[in-house]
Formats: sequence, C-alpha cells, structure tokens
Amino acid sequence: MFTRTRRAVPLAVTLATTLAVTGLTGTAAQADGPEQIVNGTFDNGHAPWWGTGNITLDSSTGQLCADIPGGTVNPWDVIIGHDNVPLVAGETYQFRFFGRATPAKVGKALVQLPVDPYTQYLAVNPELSVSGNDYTYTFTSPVDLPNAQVAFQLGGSATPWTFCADNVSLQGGAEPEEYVPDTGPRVRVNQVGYLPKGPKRATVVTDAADALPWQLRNAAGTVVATGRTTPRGLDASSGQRVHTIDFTGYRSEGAGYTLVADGETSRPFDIGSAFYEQLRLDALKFYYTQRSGIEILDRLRPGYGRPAGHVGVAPNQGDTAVPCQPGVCDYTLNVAGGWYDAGDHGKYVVNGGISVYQLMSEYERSALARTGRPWKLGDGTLALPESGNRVPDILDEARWEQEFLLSMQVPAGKPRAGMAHHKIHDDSWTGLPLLPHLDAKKRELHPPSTAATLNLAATAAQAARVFAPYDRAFAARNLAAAKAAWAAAKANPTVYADPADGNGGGAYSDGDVSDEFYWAAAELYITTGGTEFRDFVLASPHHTANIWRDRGFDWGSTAQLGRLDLATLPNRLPDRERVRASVAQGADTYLATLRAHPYGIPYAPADNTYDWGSNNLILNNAVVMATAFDITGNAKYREGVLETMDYIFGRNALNHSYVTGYGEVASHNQHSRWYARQLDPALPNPPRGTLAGGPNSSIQDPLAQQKLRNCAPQFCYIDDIESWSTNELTINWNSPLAWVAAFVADQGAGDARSRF
Ligand code: 9MR
Repeated sequence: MFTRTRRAVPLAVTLATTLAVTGLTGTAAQADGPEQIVNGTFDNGHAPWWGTGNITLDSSTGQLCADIPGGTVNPWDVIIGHDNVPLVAGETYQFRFFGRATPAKVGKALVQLPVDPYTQYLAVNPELSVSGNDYTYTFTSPVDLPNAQVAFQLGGSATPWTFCADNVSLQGGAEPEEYVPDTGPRVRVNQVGYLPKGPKRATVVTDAADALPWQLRNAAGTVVATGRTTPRGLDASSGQRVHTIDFTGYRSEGAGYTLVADGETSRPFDIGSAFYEQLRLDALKFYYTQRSGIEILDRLRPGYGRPAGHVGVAPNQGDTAVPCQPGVCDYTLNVAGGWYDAGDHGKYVVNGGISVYQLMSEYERSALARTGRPWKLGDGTLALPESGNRVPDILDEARWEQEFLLSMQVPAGKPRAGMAHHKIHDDSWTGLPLLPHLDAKKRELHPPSTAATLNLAATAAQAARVFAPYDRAFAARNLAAAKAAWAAAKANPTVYADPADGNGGGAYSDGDVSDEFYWAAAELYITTGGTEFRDFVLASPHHTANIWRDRGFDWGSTAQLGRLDLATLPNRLPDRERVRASVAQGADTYLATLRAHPYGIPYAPADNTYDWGSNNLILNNAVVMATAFDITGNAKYREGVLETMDYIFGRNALNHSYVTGYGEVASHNQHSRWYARQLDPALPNPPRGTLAGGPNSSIQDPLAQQKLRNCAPQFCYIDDIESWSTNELTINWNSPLAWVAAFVADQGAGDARSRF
C-alpha cells in the first residue's frame, strides 16, 4: 500500500511502505544489495544528474552544489534529479546521502515515479545544517519500475540559499541488468589485414596455462601454417588471460584467412596492403564532410551531401558576423568555414591547431621521408571541390581549416590584438540529431587565450612554408599572422581558457602553455631560422626534458610536435643530432611498452586507466615510432607501428575495429549530430575511415555509466551514438589515423626502403 500523490498536491507523507527514518545517523548503517545510483560521489563531474533550468550544477569541489534562487513557490520549482533508477516490488532499499545548506534549510528528497502522477515511494524532509549531515532512510518498493527518479526538491524559499550533496546512494533490489558485449571468437586478429612482410601477431583469450597449437587457414579452409602460442599471463587492461600467436613467417597474399586455436576460429582477415592505400584516402576524405560553411556535394561524397552549415541561412544564425560572449569584445568576426570539431557544431582553435598541424605534417613527411610518396596525396586524390587546382589535395583540405584559424585572430586596434579567440560555438548544447544547417542557436566567440594564440602561431608558421610553392600570398599572410600571434602570446603569456566555460561546447582549457610556446617557437624557427625563435627553443625546458609521456601527445600536450619537427625538418639547430636521437629514445619507450603488453599495445598508463580518446593517444605513440623509423631506418620501429594498427583493427579485448568500414565488426554509431543513422534511418553513418575515440575509463556519459560500470579499461567502450565519452569522432583523432595510414601505405609490402 502506498499513497498516490500528485506532485502538485502538497504532501503529508503517509507512506505505507516500510519507511524507517534514521536521519542524522553519525555512523553509516550496514547497506546490502547493489548500488542503483550512478555517480553519487561526484568525484568526476555529475553526469547523469540534472537540474532545473534555474540552477547551475557545480561538482568542481567533489560535492554536487547549486545556488538555489529565492522567490520560488513550490518545492518542485527547483529540482536536482537522477533518472532511470530501477525498483523491484517487495525489495527493501536504503537511501543515503550527505547534505548541507547555507543558510540552514529544510530540504525534500524523493524517490518517485518520474511522470504524472509522480507517485512517491520515499519522501523525506531532512533538516539541512551549514556543516552538513549524513542521512539514512529505508523503504520497501511497492512497484516494479525500471525508471524511478531520485529527486531533491529545493524550491519554495523566499530567499536564496546554497545546497550541496555528496555520497548519494540507493542500495538494494536486484542487480542492474548486466550489459555483456558480444566479443565473438576468442582468437583476436587485425580484422582488416597484415602486410605480407610485416609482423603478424594475434591474441587468444584463454585460461590455458600452457602453449596451445594454432593453425592458419586460407579462404578455402586449407591449413597453410601451424605453430604454438606463447602464454602471456594476465593482462591488466582487460582482466583477461591471453596467449600470443606469431605467424610472421607466413607471407602469401590473400583474402579470407582465419586463425584457429583453443577450439575457436578468428574473424577473417587479409594478407596484403591495398587496404592501407584505401585508408590513406578515407581517413583524409573524412575532413570534407566535417567542413562548415560550404555545401557538401553529394556527387563528391555519395550519401553525404548536405547544405552549407552556419552561413547565415535561417534557421542558422551563421558564422559570418559572430559576436563575443556578453562583455568579452565589442566587434564581430567572420569566422565562417573551418571544420566542425567532432559530433558537435563547435569550432575550437586549440583542437583545430593540432589537427591541421598533423595534416600538414603528413604532407611534409611524404615529401621528406625516404619512404614518402607525396604524389599519393597530390592534386585529385581526395575528390574535393578544389581537386584540379594544381595544389596537393591534402593541402587544399588543410587550408580550409587554416583559413578559419586565421579568421579567429583578434584584429589590429582591438584589445589583445594578435591573440586568437579560443573558440566559437552555440550558447547552449543542442540535441541529436541536428544537421549543421538546421542549428538555430546563437553562436558566440569566446575570449582569446594564450593556448589558442600559440596554436595559431605554430600552424601559421608551418602553413607559411608548406604553401610557399603554391600560393606566395597565402604563405606571406600566414607568416605575418604567426609573428603577430607570437608577439601577442609573449605579451599575454598566461591567459587561460576558463575550464568552466563548457556550455554548448567543449572547454579545451589548459593551465600550462609552456609546451605550446615550445611548439610555436619550433615552427617559427624551422620556417624563418630567426635567432629569437632558436634561442627560445634552446632555452625551453621542453627541449631537453623526456617529453615522451606514456599517455602520448594530444591537443593539451604539444611539446612533442615541436620536437618531432625539429628532428625531421631541415634546420640549423646546434644540437639537432641529440634532438633526432631523442625521438628514437621516445620510440624505444613505446616499443618497450608494446612488447611487454600481453595485447601488444604501445599504451599502458601507469594507473591502468584509459583516457578520453585513447585511440588517438595510441596512434600518436605510433607517430613517434614511425618518425623514429624515418630517422633511423631501423625496422623495429616500423613493426611497432604495424602492431599498433592490429590493436586499432580488432586485436583487442572487444574484438572490435575502431575504424568505420574496416574489419568485420567496426564502429559505425559514433556520436555525431549529422551521421546519426542510429537515431534517424534517413541519415548516414559516419563515412568509411572514421576513427572512434575508443575505451575511456572515466565513462563520463550516462549511457556508458549504465552499461559499462566497473569496466576494465579495454571494455570501457560501446558503439552507441549516445556514448559521447567513448564513441565520438573528432578532427584531432582522425589526423593521427591519417598520418599513420599514409606511413604504413608507404611501406608497401612492409619492407620499403625508399620511394624509388
Ligand atoms: O578530446 C577532448 C578530451 O581530451 C577531453 O578530456 C574532453 C573533456 O574536456 O573533451 C574532449 O573534447 C570534446 C570537446 O570538448 C567537444 N567536442 C567533442 C570533443 C571530443 O569528445
């Protein structure tokens, strides 16, 4: 029995469920049963908790706090809630939380039906003090309900106050339904293929203590090679016991091979190299359909045509005359163009910087490395609107972004002239799906930052040299912008983007820009040979430090970009040989990690947690190994790169390829507002050659939190469009994929020595 109460009716709690109120307990009561609350400790953000529109949730202190406005009438005028809590009829639950109020207040906490008639299964009115208390209540659920709501109703006060909660827990009931990914056969291979003369390794998940026999079969089922596995013990990144199969000695090209071991047959794979030629193109073609400010032509990308986004055609407000956030500047800028960052419609200078850098770096490597084949990325290779203009297509694509970065520079005569605005995006988050041209939100420029300014300085210096043979005026424009940005960054060295400025777009904040300074100085030095830049490089701690961190480089850790370029591009640095040797030392570290790793991954962060976008960090570690190969010619580094691709293409705990269209089971539901086929069958999936971010131990999104609780690092991934923290696509993740794909394609059968 329980009282049905409409939310609109003031409540005299006559809960006939077993309600034992033991509020203000000093000691926690013994709790049994599974935890039903996701993220009740607020140690890492507060998703999936939500608040009504009149409050802002803040979990930056490790507690969930909100300033509650005065002048509301009803308790439900201000709510902090958590949805989708399963209740089982007849089960007893213990509800606990820490709460405090400034000034002291009586609050209201409910476990209830989330819709009219808002039936309450638990309703309590804790007396909240300024110092705070722990509260414990028990009740027995009268219903089976998959989606009860836990709510703190905080409205009804004439005056404003502050509420904070922590350690919110609802224990009892049935174990939440367990999500078990379908990981297929226990023999894990690179589902795309192995180079004929490259390393060929696979992994068997097995508890067998001793070596097992394996067979390699061709498409007809004939056994073409046999051997025995090597037991590798327990792998911390997956929690699995694994063995390794090494069939490097088998070199015959073909399709449809399988490996058989421990009674299991792997997914099929090729031995060949054509797939890397294809990936070299696909990974770059990705950028055209990420473009803002231009119609995407269906004839160039069948199935992906769409109107231009953010050019000012209703309902878009357009990026052609974008104002700043209130109070930030008194001008508007035309910042149309560029690439959308990811699955959102934001455009961020910091992240655009490393992305366009990697495309230009791929171009520079192709021209300079002994195995480079620049014509493979030449004019007409990528089916772009600019194809046929006698400029390499990879540079046409890079220019689309570089023009945007230039447009984000603060104009002369304005405060902080020469700096770059950190980002431009909607003033609040939009839902999915939403094609770019249908986004009606207000677009805003966010304040300039030193990090964005240095990203502009670095990429504009690089653009000045790569575009010089094709467009002198554009090269000169870039050099001038780079110098102005450098001077502005020197004059404003600690202007950091606000980490809390994340409504409607990512924050991309970074509290240490010494690495961006080093990268920008390196690019300016390589392009100009100027002593100011040389001296800055030589004096920077990043020039000699061991910068090859286990997590790899990324948008917030960019010293490595400067070091790699100083090592590979012509320059007169006095210690250039040491710089070149340091790249090989970094590569040795990643190679050692890979060799020690039971799954053969060059990534094993010390705390055994995978980062947001781990695939991109793994590929960037491969970039370091590839560069070491280019510098030394030592084949061990190339083998490290190839084995890294095995992981990306399915030799992993999920038996899953992270590149759309590559491998029998591959990511295709990446989080995106316009490749949202999972939500609207009229829309496409992401294009072939799109990388998913990959396993992320922190699983910040609610879907992952529900499905992947307590995941071992490699299992913290789900190919679902709602999982924005494990399954997004981004311009800075496809850029190392493109870079590495071109490097591998340049290796031919796996033994290339030079392009000739
Ligand atoms: O890639 C970014 C990752 O390194 C950060 O940890 C994360 C949280 O700040 O943000 C990621 O970037 C997202 C950005 O903020 C908004 N666009 C989508 C990006 C990829 O998820």
